[in-house]
Amino acid sequence: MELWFDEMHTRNVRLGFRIKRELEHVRSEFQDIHVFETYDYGNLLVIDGTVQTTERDEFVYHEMIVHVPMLTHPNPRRVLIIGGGDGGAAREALKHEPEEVHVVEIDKMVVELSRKYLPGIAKSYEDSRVHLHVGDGIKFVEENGEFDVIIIDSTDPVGPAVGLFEKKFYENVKNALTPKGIVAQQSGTPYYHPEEFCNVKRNLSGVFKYVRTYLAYIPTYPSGMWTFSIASDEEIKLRRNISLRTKYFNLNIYRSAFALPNFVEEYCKD
Ligand code: AG3
Repeated sequence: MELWFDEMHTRNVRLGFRIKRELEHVRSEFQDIHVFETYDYGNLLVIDGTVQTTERDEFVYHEMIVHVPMLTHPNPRRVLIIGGGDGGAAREALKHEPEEVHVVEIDKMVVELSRKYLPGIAKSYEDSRVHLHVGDGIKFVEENGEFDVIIIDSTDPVGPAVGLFEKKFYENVKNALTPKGIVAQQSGTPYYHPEEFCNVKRNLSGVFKYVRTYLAYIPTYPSGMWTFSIASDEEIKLRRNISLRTKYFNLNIYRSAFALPNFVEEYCKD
């Protein structure tokens, strides 16, 4: 018998992975987590029925959520990652030789399962500059500060992540940043959920002077077309050029990722 895991992208559209086996299924304090061994995408982490990351295409998401804000900042020394318990964003942040990378993950099971089943992603935890805090990112930004770059690597805006898309949270993010600080956040697919990135854009615009949306192509996420939002009180532009070992990101991608198709541009026009 064939085994499949499907994520419902809409009520009528789904993406299926043929799987070799279910490696783990746990109900944590916060969410329902599966790890599957797939045929074509390596190990797959699923939270509340939604694909979070696969060994085969995780590089796109992690490189794009990190290198765009990190190269927009002139000298990122202290980095905060909210969510990102798999360690992938931290792994990419380390390529910039920062002093400290703090990961604030609400669900310790995400960290444990990633260490066990996604070692190539979670290896960042072995680096002494990476500090893991198991706790609520919303509270963390109220109590900590002086970060150069804050990366919000969350699940979709349902369940424990809802508060990470609200204006009040962005105000605290701003307070937790240095004056030239930069925030970047995953903001969903414009194809099925335009309201999501528009909402992020609107809320960030209420707090930061400059807000931009950029895109990446992620095969295993709904529609494959994914948005990230970046905001700062300084203009969003490339400020550094370092040589990075990457599989997706390069300087042409930095420039082209901000080019939006008309239907995306038009969604959020007020
Ligand atoms: N976090 C963003 C996942 C969003 C995917 N949504 C979905 N499949 N419906 C990814 C975590 C990787 N560090």
